[in-house]
Amino acid sequence: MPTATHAPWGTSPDGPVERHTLTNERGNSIHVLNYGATIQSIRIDDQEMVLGYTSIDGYLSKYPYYGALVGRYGNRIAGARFTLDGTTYQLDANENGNQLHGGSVGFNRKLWTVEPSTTDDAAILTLSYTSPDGEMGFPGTLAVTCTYRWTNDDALHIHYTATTNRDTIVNLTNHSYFSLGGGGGSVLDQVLYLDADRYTPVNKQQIPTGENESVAGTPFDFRTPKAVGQDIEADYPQIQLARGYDHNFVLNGYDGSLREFALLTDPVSGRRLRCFTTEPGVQLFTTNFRPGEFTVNDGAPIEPHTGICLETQHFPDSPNQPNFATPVLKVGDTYNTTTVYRFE
Ligand code: G6D
Repeated sequence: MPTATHAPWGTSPDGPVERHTLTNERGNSIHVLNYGATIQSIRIDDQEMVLGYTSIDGYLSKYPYYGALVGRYGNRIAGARFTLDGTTYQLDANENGNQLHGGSVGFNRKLWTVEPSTTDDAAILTLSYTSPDGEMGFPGTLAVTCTYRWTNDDALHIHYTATTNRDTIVNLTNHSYFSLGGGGGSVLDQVLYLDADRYTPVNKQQIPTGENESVAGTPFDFRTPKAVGQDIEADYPQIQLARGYDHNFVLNGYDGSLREFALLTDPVSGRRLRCFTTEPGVQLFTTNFRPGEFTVNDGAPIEPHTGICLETQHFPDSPNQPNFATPVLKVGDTYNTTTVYRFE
């Protein structure tokens, strides 16, 4: 029978932090913090599958969203502003005058209410947070729930819902850095398949230009599985400006249903991560930090390319891009998206 337990894990400015542990019948577990609805650890066969910190201090510092629930709007909004129903909203700008990942105090810095439960085939956490009208500049009081369902077959089902009392925009994602080899070594030899014929190129500030460019003949072609490191230093402007992959891929066949979009394989252990989503895009981010930019684990410097993020999403800057699927949530509607990461 799967189990759900929890224990104190320090304090945040808003109150006590708790760490919840969901363990399935195979004895594999995920650890989730009420702080930021953060997936702090995923343990498979006693190996660590994601990057994170060993204590709350790291999560309270300036850190790159390890395992966090990112919102109200994951990824970038140009000029930290958008117009909806004739009103222009100025948002909190936290990167080059743009907004990244919901602003300086995003959902990753909030304390979430957590309800644990179990069924025969899964251990479950239901997390909730209500974002006040105007928080980080966004209109509408937004009531958000996130469910993490950790099943006996080592699948993490993430399900988000949100409702609002004023028309607004929403784009929720999880920012886990997968490290299938365990131990947080280089991911450059890991092999990735992505079901995407196109990606959205960006300008120097990593705002999409608005085009959907074909991946054919470029470093962005993962339709035939290839090592993540194969073209990561290619003499190709889009790769050079991000020092690797930090781009949104346009997933093939988007229709809002749950579809398989990626397969990541560690050739050494043979471990695989199979990914499914209802979303139209995924940000492939290969941990392209400059030396000394961020820390990991107990505060040690993080080495480049030690994690792979597959952040499912509506496209970056879609509030300002008429050709991208709209992230608008209207009063009376329910935002409802699912992403599944299955370890094999
Ligand atoms: C996201 O796309 C962004 C990166 O540019 C950023 O550095 C990271 O989050 C922290 O993946």
